[in-house]
Amino acid sequence: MKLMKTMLAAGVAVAVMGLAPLHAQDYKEEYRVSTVVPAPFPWGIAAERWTELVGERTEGRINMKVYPGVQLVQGDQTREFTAMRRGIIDMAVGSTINWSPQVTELNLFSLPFLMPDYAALDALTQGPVGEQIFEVLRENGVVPLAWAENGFREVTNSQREIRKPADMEGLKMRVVGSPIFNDMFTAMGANPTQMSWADAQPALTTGAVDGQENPLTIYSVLNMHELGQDKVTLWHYVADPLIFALNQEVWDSFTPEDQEIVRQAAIEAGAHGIEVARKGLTDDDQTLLDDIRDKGVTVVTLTEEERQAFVDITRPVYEKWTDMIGADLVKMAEESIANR
Ligand code: X2X
Repeated sequence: MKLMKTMLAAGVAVAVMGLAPLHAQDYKEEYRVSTVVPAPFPWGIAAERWTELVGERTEGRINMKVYPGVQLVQGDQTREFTAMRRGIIDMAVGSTINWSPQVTELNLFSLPFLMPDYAALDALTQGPVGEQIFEVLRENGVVPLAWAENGFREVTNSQREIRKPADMEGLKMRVVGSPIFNDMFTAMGANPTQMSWADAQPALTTGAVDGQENPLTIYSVLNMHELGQDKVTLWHYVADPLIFALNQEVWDSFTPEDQEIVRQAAIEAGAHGIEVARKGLTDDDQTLLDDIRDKGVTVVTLTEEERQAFVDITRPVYEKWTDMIGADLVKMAEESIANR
């Protein structure tokens, strides 16, 4: 009888625990954070900083680990968002480009020549546009927390200096797997081929493609000049911010205190990531550009007139994608930039 009472009491205890809200002891042993590139790319540095800050501040309750190379989705960066929504990935620091096939509004940052400078990019991410984008992400079932930065994407190639659309004629360009990039390079007369980042690197090495577009931090960490990419044109046509986000159920499983730690850590890691992403690429610090020139690379800066020729030739793409993204959101973005 006594034994039975004990067993019953234990059973009740187990049942009560099952109903109780989740506590730290129910946390996973590890939370997997997806990125495309690892440290020392600024993107990887931002993700690492996030995991470190959360680990310290939760005293190890929340143990995050970065999985670069989008290895959790077999290297297919365009599947990262869906995998996070479904919980195959717990968390990610992802590019707006890579999530744009699922979240059309994210193509805003890929509208050609929308953002002329860093202040314009900040006016979007830190203003009402950023708020609205986060709202759209929440509606799509993930929890966005903060922004970081891949950067302004400059065009490089192995064949010739690019100063005008005619110079793009026939160039085989690797572009990311997001349709607006295909549209832009087709409009400019190039021959774009969509490829994941995993496939892009061997394609550049073997010369299967003539050129590519990526932030100069990616270019320099990868030593792309050694892959024949020794002609760079600074055209600032688009920039991709990065977003720190989590799967909704993972977020809901954290206590409010831990949610606050995770959010605050993402904000701080994002600020650090943006600083690293811009280092040597600002008006008062051009050291990264100098390093690139020192390697024998031709760095072309466009005149206002030359830039305008690219703006004009891509204008139909801008208009087509404005309709898809939503004219109101694009208008809000244009106003935020004008008032920056
Ligand atoms: O694939 C690319 O070009 C990269 C690394 O910049 C992105 O993931 C958008």
